[in-house]
Amino acid sequence: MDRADIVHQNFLRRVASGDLPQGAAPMGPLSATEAVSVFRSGCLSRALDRQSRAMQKAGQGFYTIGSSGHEGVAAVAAALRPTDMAFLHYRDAAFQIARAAQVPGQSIAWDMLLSFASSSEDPISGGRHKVLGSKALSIPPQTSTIASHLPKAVGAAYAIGAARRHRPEHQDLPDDAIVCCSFGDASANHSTAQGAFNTAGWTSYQSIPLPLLFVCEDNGIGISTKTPKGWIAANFSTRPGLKYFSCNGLDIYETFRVASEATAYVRNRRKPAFLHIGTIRLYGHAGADVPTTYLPREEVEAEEAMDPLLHSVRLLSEAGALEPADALAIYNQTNARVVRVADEVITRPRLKTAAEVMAAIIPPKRVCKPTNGPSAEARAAAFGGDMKAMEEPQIMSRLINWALTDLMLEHPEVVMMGEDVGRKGGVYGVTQKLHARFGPDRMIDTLLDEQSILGLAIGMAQNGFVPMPEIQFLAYLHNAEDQIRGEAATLPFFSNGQYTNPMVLRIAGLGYQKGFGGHFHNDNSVAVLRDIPGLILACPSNGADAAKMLRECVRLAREEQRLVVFLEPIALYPMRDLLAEKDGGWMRPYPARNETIPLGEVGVHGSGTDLAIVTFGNGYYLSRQTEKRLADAGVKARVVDMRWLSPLPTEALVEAVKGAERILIVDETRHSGGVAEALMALFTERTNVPHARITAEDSFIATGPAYAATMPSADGIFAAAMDLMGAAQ
Ligand SMILES: Cc1ncc(C[n+]2csc(CCOP(=O)(O)OP(=O)(O)O)c2C)c(N)n1
Ligand SMILES: [Mg+2]
Repeated sequence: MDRADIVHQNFLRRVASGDLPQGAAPMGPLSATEAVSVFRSGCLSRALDRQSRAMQKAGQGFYTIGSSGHEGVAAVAAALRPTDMAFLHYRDAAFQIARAAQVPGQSIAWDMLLSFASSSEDPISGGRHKVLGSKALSIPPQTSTIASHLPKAVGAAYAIGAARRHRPEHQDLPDDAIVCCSFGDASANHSTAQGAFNTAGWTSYQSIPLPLLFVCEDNGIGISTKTPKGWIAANFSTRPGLKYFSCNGLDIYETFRVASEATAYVRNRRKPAFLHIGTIRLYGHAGADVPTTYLPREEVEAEEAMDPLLHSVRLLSEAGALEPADALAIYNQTNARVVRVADEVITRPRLKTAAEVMAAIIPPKRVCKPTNGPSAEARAAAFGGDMKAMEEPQIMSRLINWALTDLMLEHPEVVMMGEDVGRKGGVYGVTQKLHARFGPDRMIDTLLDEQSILGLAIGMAQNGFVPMPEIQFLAYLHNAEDQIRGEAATLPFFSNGQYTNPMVLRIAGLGYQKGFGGHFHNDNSVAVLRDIPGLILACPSNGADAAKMLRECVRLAREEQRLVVFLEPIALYPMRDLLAEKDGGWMRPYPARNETIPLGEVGVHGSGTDLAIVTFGNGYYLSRQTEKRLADAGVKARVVDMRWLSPLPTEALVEAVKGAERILIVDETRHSGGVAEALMALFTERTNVPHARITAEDSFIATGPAYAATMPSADGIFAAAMDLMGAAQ
């Protein structure tokens, strides 16, 4: 027999015969009404688990990871407020159900079954995933990536305090809210989780408010691998900045009592706490997992004998809150109701087409207060001596700095976070003076952990800020990229656009720093960003474009809730000259504040019809150097700056090469997985114009004299262009 059936039969038999597991007497402030409500939540959670298996067998349900054994978390929900944002472990159906009981107008069984059935009417994901989550209950949906929700829970908790100091227009969390995030005992070991605990401790150690309740549901195992006995307590009971609470999750009275203490600590002290709940896991990890294949049968049966619902029946009876016969009736009625609702739910529509699935990749626009921009006085005060310098052409890093200043003046909800962005003003000085201009609340010097930086940004965005996190170098995105790829980018998708985390992530990157730094400071691969659905990847080639594009990026984040990555070519930050020393050919005046470059608009320099060079970033700079040489050689060229690497501005590019006899793609990213692959495909599919490409090698970048050896050069571009033109004659 299926172990879910065994557990079910055990429950019926043991309650009927009064054979209930022993344990401590009910103690603490849980009232009779609340206790029965918590029990009801557990019964519904259990019934849903059984139903999900039945639906899967019938081909009507598609995912069966369950919550059985973890029903005690309903008592944690009861200790919290429904406005306390909760990032939940996948075993927390009972939490969500208990929370629904705190909010009027909820139809939680119906809603959750819609999710099991992948119905397009599922109120959280619109049928995209069987996932816990609810906008009305302040439960953002989670991906199934272990621990990846912890960094943003830290960010959201930080954002509660931050919003008290600077009110964001789209604030979501009440000032006295706390954040809760739960996870399993095995997940607690994940480096992402460890980073979040450390960041929470690091923050509270400095007395910075961080009202966050970590809830570790310790069932002693992760799929088939046991957690060493005592490991969670040993690991977490003495962490600096993190107060430890523990309780027996099989006892709803104890769980409610300790969870209430922990919650009060977090809410009143605005400090993080770690609540360690002992639970059990009934019927294996998920549907197809049979625990008796890796655990002794006696051990599995011993756990089953500790069924928390059986414990609750005993506790409720001892507390005089509910007779066992009534508990049994609730259990049976709940099962019957779930079967009835499920019969109805499977008739509801499901997603069918690609368009339906993809409808939530791009988040909805939101209404923002109009702004006229900062006053002349505010600008004069902020810019000070820089005002005078604005009359002269400047290098890119300076123009980015000014654009950031104007954006922060105009939008008080813009905040920046990163390693060394504040006091130092960034490794390359791009954020210099912003700390003095806007203070440490808006220029956050973070600890050294990219996952925490991005988690902070995601969490702050969920409370209405427009974060502009910085990753110091492109190569250091990779140890944290799941925060963008798995978390930020998927949130609108899995929440049907109800939760978003708009941001403009600035990353300094690409190659060509003269002899400095080698690969890690000159990473020239953007493949990992280009294939993320919905993500906008921008890359300016000069300071004026950078300023105008940044304004558009902030607008896209603020008004359209988009996830934007702004890739800044480090080698072009200080670039002054184009063709000859001191020609100042790469400096630009600061564009007037209302000038922007809209998403998808490419730059076209020249109007030559012999050759269109299509490129971006450093490639654009190098191509502009070859333009004159090509003209001298009789080739009339135009140079197209893509500016927007993803999504590919296809129509604008096709338009920009119109009338050219040849197209040369110059791509400083790698041959494999580089931008040129997409451009080759585009021009093959959409034009009849012969085209060729010059790209970087499939190599890492060396330091020293060979720093540029693996990437396109001005000479190389010239030679490739002449080759291509030769083929024309
Ligand atoms: C990053 C990542 N690695 C691996 C997995 C696969 N996986 C899913 S659940 C799980 C075990 C989690 O155990 P625990 O945290 O104790 O939670 P429990 O299932 O016991 O409640 C694993 C390895 C995953 N989802 N994410
Ligand atoms: Mg576990």
